[in-house]
Amino acid sequence: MVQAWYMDDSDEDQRREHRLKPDQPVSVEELQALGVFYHKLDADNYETDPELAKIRKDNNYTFMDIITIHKDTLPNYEQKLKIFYEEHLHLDDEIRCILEGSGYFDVRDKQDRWIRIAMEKGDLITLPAGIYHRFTLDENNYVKAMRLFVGDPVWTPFNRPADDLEARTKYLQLLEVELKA
Ligand code: KMT
Ligand code: NI
Repeated sequence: MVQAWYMDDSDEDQRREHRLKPDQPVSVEELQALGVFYHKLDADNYETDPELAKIRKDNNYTFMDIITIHKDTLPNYEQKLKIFYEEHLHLDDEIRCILEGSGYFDVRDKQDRWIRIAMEKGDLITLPAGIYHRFTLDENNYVKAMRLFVGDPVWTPFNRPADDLEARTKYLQLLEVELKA
C-alpha cells in the first residue's frame, strides 16, 4: 500500500523523506477526503492491464504519454525539477502512474499542512483540480511515469497564491461538502 506522512519543515534536501518525529502516517482514506485517489496497477503490463483500461474508460482519460525524469534524458532537467517543486495548482486533475523509479507528490491538507506521498512502481494517483501540490524526485533521482488527461493535455501550473481561480474555489467547496458528509 502507498505510504504517506506529514512532513517536517526542515529545509534540508527536498529529496529526503522529511518525516516528522515521531512519524505521523496518513492513510489512503485521509487522502481520499482531500479528493486524492490512489490505485495499484500492474506497471509491467500497463499496455494490456484491464484495470488501467477501465480507469481510462470510466474517467474519459483519452490522452496518455510517458515522462522520464533523469538528468541524462529530460531536457532542462534542473529547471523542470524546480518548476515541479514550486507549490502550484492546475485547472484539471493531475493523474500519474509510476512505471519505474520513484518520487514524492506533496499535497496540502485542510489545515494547510504538507503530506508527502511516496510513489513507487505501479502506484497511480489522481490529484484533483485546485489542490495545492508539488513533486520531487527522491534520492534515487529517477522516475518514469505515465501521464493521463481528459482530452488535449494542459500542464500549466498556477503557482501559489492562485486562490481566485475557479478551480481553487470549486476545490474548496468540494472539501466543505466532504467535511459535512
Ligand atoms: C508534474 O506535473 O508535476 C509532473 O509531471 C511531475 C512528474 S510525474 C512523476
Ligand atoms: Ni502539478
